Amino acid sequence: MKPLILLLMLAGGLGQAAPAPGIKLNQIGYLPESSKLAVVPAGAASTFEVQSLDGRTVLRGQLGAPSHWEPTGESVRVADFGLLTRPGAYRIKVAGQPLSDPFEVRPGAYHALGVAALKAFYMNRSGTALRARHAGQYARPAGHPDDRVLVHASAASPTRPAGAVIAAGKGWYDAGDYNKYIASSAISTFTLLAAYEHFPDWFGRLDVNIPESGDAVPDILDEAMWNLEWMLAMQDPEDGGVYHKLTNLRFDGMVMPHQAMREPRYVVGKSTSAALGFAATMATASRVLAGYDKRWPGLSNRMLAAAERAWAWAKAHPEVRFRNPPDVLTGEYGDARLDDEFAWAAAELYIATGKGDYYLALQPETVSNTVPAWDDVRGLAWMSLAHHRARLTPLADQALIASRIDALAARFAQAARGGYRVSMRGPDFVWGSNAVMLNQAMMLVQAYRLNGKRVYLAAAQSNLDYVLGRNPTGRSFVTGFGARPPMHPHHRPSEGDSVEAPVPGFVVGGPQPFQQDKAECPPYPSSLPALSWLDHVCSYAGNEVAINWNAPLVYVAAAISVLTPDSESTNMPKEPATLEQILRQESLLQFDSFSNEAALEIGLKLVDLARAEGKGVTVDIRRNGTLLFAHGMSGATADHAEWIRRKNNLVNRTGHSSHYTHTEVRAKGGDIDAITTLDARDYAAHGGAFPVVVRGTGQVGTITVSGLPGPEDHALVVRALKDYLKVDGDL
Ligand SMILES: [Ca+2]
Ligand SMILES: [Ca+2]
Repeated sequence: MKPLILLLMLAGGLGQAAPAPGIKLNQIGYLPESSKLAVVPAGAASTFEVQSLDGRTVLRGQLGAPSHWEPTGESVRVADFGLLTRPGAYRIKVAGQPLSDPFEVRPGAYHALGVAALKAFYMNRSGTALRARHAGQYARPAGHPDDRVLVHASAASPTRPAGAVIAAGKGWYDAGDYNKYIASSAISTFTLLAAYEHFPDWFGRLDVNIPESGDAVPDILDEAMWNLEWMLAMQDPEDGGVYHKLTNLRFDGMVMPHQAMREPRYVVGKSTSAALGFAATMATASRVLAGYDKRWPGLSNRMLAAAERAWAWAKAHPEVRFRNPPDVLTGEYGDARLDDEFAWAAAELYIATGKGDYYLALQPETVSNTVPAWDDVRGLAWMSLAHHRARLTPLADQALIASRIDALAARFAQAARGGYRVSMRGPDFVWGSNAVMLNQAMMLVQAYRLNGKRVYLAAAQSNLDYVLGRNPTGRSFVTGFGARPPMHPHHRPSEGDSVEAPVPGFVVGGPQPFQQDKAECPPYPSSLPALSWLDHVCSYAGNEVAINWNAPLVYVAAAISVLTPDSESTNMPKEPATLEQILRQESLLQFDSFSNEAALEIGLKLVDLARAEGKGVTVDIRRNGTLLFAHGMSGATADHAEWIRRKNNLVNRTGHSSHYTHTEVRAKGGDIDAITTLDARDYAAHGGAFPVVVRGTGQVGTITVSGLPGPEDHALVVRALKDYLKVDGDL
């Protein structure tokens, strides 16, 4: 694939001044089994061809009917080339149009994107030099150690009066500037932590080449930790309140970080929104990092305590809305509505602690589901509740969680049926529109993970395609990726260095019609929502970068990579090898009700399946401890019952299948037969026991097979449940 990469780089240089291509597509390409669409201006042509780079036609197809797209007023037709699954490099040909940009079809198509999008956080680290071995040509001296930060008058307290000096080092620069804000940090850090929670195997293997690469911790968690350490320092130890931001009094010039250190730095104000964003993020981190106590002893517990203190501060100060003091001119991140922050923090604290008071504080029936943004975080609450639903206490309204997730995705999927086939409509093109696109994709992914409806995965892919080039500008919006990437982002390190290409892996804000920066910029090419964009460093309103825009890019690149079926394995029954596959099984193989008759039918199905393969197993099905079905086939032995008892205990304790715990322990390098927190006499971390989860109720029982190696026991249960519950698709 080397020659294509070279070609892409050449095209990137040339594409700068070139007009928008007629045929718009994802310029970095597709996984073999993904949906694949290109958008073509509606004209005389009604057919398209896919060609290999040497000009051979490999696929012919009909263009879809002309469709009007309101955000640009264009009439376009779609080329659907999903049938093209063979790895290779291609272009699309439509009569009357120049050949399309080249693109690839290959496994791992978004691996490099995922690495770069996460690496971008490293590139924006405050308080450390970036060395050439990690940052290549973007190496730079350290900026902003923030080891002597002043307490601004707006943040003063009896123990920390105005002018007091504190240390609050590390953290990421927020965006194109050198300041640090809790609001955008919270959603960004959370999104990275959630990406790891949802796709632990993919991130477990992802080597980002940062200073912490090669240690025992996945790089995404190391990177998140860089910012979590800063966030912890933003909590006032005296009262538990959280400073709203750490900034200069005004923005720096377009210089490198180490050249922007003359101005004093302040922690400014405390706010309810900062306390709640902090609480939600720390509760999440305490959960995710609980398995890394060896690396960070006691940290998980400290984070949970910090989260609960911040929550208590917010409850005591529920209406402190941040406004910039008159002498502070940096980003305000003010937030008029705080109900969403309360809901998100309550949800994360409920999941982390299991305390019913937090669930009651959440008032879930009053909380809608919306696309996440730094100032609207209610969607994150639903995302976390859905992911953790198998281990929530009976208080949780499971049906409500599922319906909130599905209803939002259904709306997006409906919107994605016309024009450019993306879920955004004209009014969605606000500041940071590309992040709206990616966050909508992230919420579509939540629904796909919940109910397996392929239309949601396809719609998420479609939004990613938009960001990577299938949009009216014909530009990739990610630096360093695609034939026509942004070259002049509003990003001080990219502009202030001597390297022509900007720091790679950043998604820029994207088109939006309000042009708040037009006084400082050359004329925009258009005022239409999806065409109002300039690739110019002046354009903070459309071409800046930001951590909270990159985080959903990291998430979506991983999600599409993990969830798109694998062409090599779709036709083979496969052992569930990864945690995310098992989580997917657990989320799809749930019941609306679980009767004695269901147990009988499933039990007999299991016996039939085992018999067909010439295997002898013992089957055990229980509801609330009551035995509903048991059978020992010929070949069953006395120790099967003992295995079943211990595997069932594990499922009843964790809420997960025993194979999940098995895989989780193995992934962390642990010994499955000597788990320190479990007595091996009563718990067995071997596959074969599966939770019976009734939607709206929670776990009510177990379905267990014993007699084969654990992964095979587990696979047998999954096959029987898939068949009984009529769940289609790749599990
Ligand atoms: Ca690491
Ligand atoms: Ca809010």
